[in-house]
Amino acid sequence: MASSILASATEKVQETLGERSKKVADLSAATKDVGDKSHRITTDFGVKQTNTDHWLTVSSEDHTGPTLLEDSHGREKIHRFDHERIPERVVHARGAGAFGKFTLFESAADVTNAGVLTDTSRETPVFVRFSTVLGSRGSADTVRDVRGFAIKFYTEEGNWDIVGNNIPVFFIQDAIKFPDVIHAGKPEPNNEVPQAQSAHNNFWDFQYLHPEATHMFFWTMSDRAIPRSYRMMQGFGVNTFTLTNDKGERNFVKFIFTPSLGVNSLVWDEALKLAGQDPDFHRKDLWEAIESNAFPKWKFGIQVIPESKEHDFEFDILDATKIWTEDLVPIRYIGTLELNRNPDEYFPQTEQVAFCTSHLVPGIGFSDDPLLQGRNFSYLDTQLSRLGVNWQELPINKPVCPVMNHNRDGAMRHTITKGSVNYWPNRFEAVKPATVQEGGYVDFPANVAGIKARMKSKKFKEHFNQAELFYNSMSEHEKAHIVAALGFELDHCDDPIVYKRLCERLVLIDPELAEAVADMVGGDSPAKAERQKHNKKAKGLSQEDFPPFTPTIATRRIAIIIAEGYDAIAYNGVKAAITAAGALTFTIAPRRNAIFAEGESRESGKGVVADHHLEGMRSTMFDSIFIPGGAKSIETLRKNGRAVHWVREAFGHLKAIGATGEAVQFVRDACDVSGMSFSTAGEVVDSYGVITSSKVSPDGFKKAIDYVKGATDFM
Ligand code: HDD
Repeated sequence: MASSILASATEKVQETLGERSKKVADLSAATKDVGDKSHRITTDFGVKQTNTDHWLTVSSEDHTGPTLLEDSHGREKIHRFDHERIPERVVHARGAGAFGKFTLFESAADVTNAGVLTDTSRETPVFVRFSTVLGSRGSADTVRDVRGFAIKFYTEEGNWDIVGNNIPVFFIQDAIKFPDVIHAGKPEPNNEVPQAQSAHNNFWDFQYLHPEATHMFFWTMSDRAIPRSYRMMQGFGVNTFTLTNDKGERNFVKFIFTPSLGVNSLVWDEALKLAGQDPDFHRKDLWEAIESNAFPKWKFGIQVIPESKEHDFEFDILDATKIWTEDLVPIRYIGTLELNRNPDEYFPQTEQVAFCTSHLVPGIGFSDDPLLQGRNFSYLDTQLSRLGVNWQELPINKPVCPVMNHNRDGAMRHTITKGSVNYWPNRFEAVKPATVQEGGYVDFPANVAGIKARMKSKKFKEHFNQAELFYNSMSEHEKAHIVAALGFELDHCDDPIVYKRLCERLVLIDPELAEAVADMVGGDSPAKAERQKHNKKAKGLSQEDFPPFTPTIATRRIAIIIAEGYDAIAYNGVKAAITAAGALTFTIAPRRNAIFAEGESRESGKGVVADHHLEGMRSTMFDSIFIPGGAKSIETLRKNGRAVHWVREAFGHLKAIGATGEAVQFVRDACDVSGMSFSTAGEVVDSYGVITSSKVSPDGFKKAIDYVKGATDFM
């Protein structure tokens, strides 16, 4: 409560340190604080109101009479409420955002003269919005979907937007196909089912009919599409952009963000359950990490291809269904993105923020990527219908540098521009174009030739090599997850033509995979592939290629389950050790009330007040669980079906489970692992991630969590 009324903890720390970014300072002019006790309720036209609870009526103590239309305060209140909603985004409707900063540790001056990519002394304020694509605004966070990763850089030269995803490729090559792919993925038009799911006939019908989508659907069937956290996923600009330097040379570029916490996912069963148990799982995770000063960070990298090498590759480098593998084009990490401040209010900031791929600053340009070119039209267009023509005057969208031109009027114009001319040229030479020396944007003088036709270069026609490359590069369990994901999705398609044909497509990528999926979903045993596999792999595709830059359990959520009579030494020891390592611990007990330790009398002791009771939370909301011993406590937990379920479920999700004393046998029995061998020395035993120890071994438990990296990472 305190943090929602007063300035957030982070903001207070920043303000004390004098660290308010230029954008945060800029927003303060438009910010009011409900925590200011001097405020009184007024109408929107500023008149203080004495009563906001009763509509004006003609009544008496004994009789409630007619309600009067005359009550302008009552009418205004209802009228404002009636108009609270604006159209939700046609895609990426559900999202969460945060402020932060972008800094460089290496200048890219050899390839660009963009200030934001060359000046290592700059701190560029940013606002980042993460999102899912298909679901509506109220849908769940953990659905299987692509995640949006959109960044607004408030640079000194104007706003630069990277409107990216957590997957480096896209379903289609040409923007003209976007309405088709989205219509096919969104709920079906007759009954508006299903919500936030690609598991339906239309989506998979589209995938089959568009071979170019094959690479991308392998990514969406992989663990990348069910991230553990927004803080643990990569971000990609996806499209090919260009960079120009002082010498006038042009390079093609891709933008990449890699998280410092590693690239980690949920398992599908967790994702499914969380969608119901905690639909805001990702949104809360981001918010809580920032509030607790565990600021999410990404390294920012560029992949650069000089213009002269544009045609040196087997694929077209302007094709958004292709990646530039790291062996062909290494990633050069040059900067850091950090998120360090939560928004003050969701609607004016996270909902009204509006990104455009066409927003570039000098030194950065477009390429002829046909998907990007269409996007450049679409984003501006959609902001007009969502927010109106003056959307760039909204506080969250306003640049931090001066904005001046002869654009005028339109609904909700805020800026008042003095002077008698609003056109160029004018007799006063008022508001004239900038010179290059003054920082004016220059379009690269590209040579263009060709025939006017609805066509693309022939390299755009190969669709399967990188889909196979991606699948080959997965570890065994990641492959198993893809098989299971396809099995789930196609099971939700009830039209045999859809699931049978899709199995035929899969055989082109990997016959064994196709066989396994067909076996599950009822496809025919696919015929032999006409395509020869290349059997190549590439790095940077499997999530296992991204261990955290610094291994850490910081910000991981760990549940400690206790009941009356728990072992306080084990509880306190483990809790202290894992809290010191930066993890978040939550005490879970049969009731949210004082729980007394072994030997602690109710009269004398204070007990530990549980953070949650066993029915209030589920194991899915935690990365790991620990259960201290204590004969009476374990006796109680054994008899509690939910407690047993907690342990079994965490075990089923291959999470690190710690237990000491009497809890050891409880965990073994609950998991029904009597046949397995265990070390009693606190060492990790095989890949199940289960450690048991009859001694208190906080260190061993921490090691176990490190070992399975929160377990959700790779399983
Ligand atoms: Fe898009 C929103 C990412 C292709 C048209 N897109 C949107 C958002 C992200 C992306 C992250 C949410 C931005 C926010 O948080 O406000 N979109 C992508 C990526 C693509 C892509 C990475 C492929 C490289 N998009 C794409 C195409 C078109 C659009 C080809 C249309 C031709 N996208 C839109 C849109 C949205 C949008 C309709 C809806 C809301 C918005 O723009 O602001 O214009």
